[in-house]
Amino acid sequence: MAIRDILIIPDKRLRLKSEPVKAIDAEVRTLVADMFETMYAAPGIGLAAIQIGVPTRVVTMDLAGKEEAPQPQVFINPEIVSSSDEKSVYEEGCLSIPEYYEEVERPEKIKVTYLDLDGKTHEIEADGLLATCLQHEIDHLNGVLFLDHISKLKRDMVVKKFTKAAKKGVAPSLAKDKEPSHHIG
Ligand code: GNR
Ligand code: NI
Repeated sequence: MAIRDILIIPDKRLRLKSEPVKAIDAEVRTLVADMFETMYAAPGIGLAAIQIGVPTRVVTMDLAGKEEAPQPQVFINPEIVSSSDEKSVYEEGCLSIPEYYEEVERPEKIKVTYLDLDGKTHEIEADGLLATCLQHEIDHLNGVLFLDHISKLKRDMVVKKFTKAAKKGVAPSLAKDKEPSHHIG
């Protein structure tokens, strides 16, 4: 097992469409183990394989609270088969966009099919945090980021800061109060 590097925007690989898993073999099991190790270390509640540079349709998740026993979940080739007309808003973050959080509106309930590590097909109905997180992760498999669901003004600001920081090789500063003020004082 290994902790792998998480890709950060504007890394172009985050825009790839990931390929379905064809066979659940040793390579896929190693990928899943590394994804859990990387996700727990980050820490994050979900991870798509492309976030560690592997363009394969695999998602790991653990929505257990801090005081609860771990609840690791794996979704292979997940597909949204239906979505409610009702929407809900949730403040999202992403390990590929560190320290940026914004409200995102998505369908409140979804039905998802996926394979588990034994290759067994499941169909679940998800709501709440599970629905939000599954939509966020399935977006990653399609090269979509939560930034794509917010206003262009906010998206452009965030992409600009991360692009500048990547060029300088430093961490981006997103906090408004970190900008020097020329008008006050
Ligand atoms: O750790 C994560 N938290 C989170 C919070 C709200 C909505 C979605 C997420 S997923 C994110 C980890 C991540 O980037 N997964 O792709
Ligand atoms: Ni993410």
